[in-house]
Amino acid sequence: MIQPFTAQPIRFVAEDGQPTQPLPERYTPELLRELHRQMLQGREFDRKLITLLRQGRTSFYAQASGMEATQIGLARSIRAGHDWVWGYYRDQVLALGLGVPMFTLISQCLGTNSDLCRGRQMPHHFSAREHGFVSISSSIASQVPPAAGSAMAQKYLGTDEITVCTFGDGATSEGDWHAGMNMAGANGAPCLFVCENNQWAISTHIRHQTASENVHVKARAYGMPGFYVDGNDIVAVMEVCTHAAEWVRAGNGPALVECLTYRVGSHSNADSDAEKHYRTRDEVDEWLGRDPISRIEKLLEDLGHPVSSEERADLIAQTHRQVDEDVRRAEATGQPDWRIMFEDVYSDLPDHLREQANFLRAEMGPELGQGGQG
Ligand SMILES: Cc1ncc(C[n+]2csc(CCOP(=O)(O)OP(=O)(O)O)c2C)c(N)n1
Ligand SMILES: [Mg+2]
Repeated sequence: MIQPFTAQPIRFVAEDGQPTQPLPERYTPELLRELHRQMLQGREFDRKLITLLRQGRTSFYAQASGMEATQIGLARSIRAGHDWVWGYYRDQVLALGLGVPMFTLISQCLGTNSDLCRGRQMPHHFSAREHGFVSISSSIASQVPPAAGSAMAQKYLGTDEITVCTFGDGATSEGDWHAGMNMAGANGAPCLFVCENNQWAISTHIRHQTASENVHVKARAYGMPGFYVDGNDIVAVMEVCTHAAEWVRAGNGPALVECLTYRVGSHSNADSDAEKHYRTRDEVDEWLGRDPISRIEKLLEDLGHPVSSEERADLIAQTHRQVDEDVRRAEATGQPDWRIMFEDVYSDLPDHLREQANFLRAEMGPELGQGGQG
């Protein structure tokens, strides 16, 4: 039985791959291999996108490396395309886990015509309507109050959908976070809050973010259960998130899950040399030793269903091929025309925008400035 407010993170598989308690029946070798495949795919997606960044084909990216068990575990615990997800910028592996095509994410990063926002969002701030994945906002914790609101709407409409709202440890000291948590608690809104506690908010360690012992204890103040889970143990994440999501879905109100994990890479491309400036190499090495993908590989080996090195290499090559193909397809759709900045908001362009469009057209010169409304 999964309990809230445990002193230690809930765990099913230790760092050496040994189960710490019997695994529930659903964790067949087939399922564990599928989870391994999804996590490895997420990691390799990150690696390829960092290459695109270095090639100057996109300008912003934030890796989720090391956090794959948290994000895939959560994706597997909710109803993809049915529940609403208000995520944050580091949630690309969660999005992939929910079935968002790589092509959608890549198009957004490249800002091509195949991007749903056609380059009008900061790179790596995607959305996927048919997967219930709401557009990401850069402002930390700004997704929390509207997530509480969407959960309230679900409650009043009497649907069996729930809202899932993810955020980092850094978000928990923002006013928006407290306002959203309070509103969800006070209204019994069906919202599953998931803190992806990777222990750092750029260069600020969680110890400087809060005087609380950890994040999940804060749930008490808002009248909801707070679960604490080893975020690098995918079985534990799935067990806790499934339990919490179903509890929320049953009409009990919101819940908070804190997944204790670590980002092994830099915060984003705006943060290089993290180990030089604010954390030690030893700390990173210690967490590399708790890698979620190695952990499931050790478990599968012990269960007698190892992932062979050929299978692993194949999975990696397959992901790389898929990214290359999607980049080629996205780039083939071309860059959006300048006129799109005046489109998609008003059916009739107001005078002041018409004036600006005309001004820009004149600035662009005869060749680039033809056509368009205005
Ligand atoms: C309101 C606000 N303040 C500051 C920033 C700058 N900023 C961008 S990411 C970040 C750290 C967030 O850390 P956390 O919530 O732990 O998520 P993580 O990046 O670790 O996944 C900060 C401070 C911002 N985007 N929005
Ligand atoms: Mg963080």
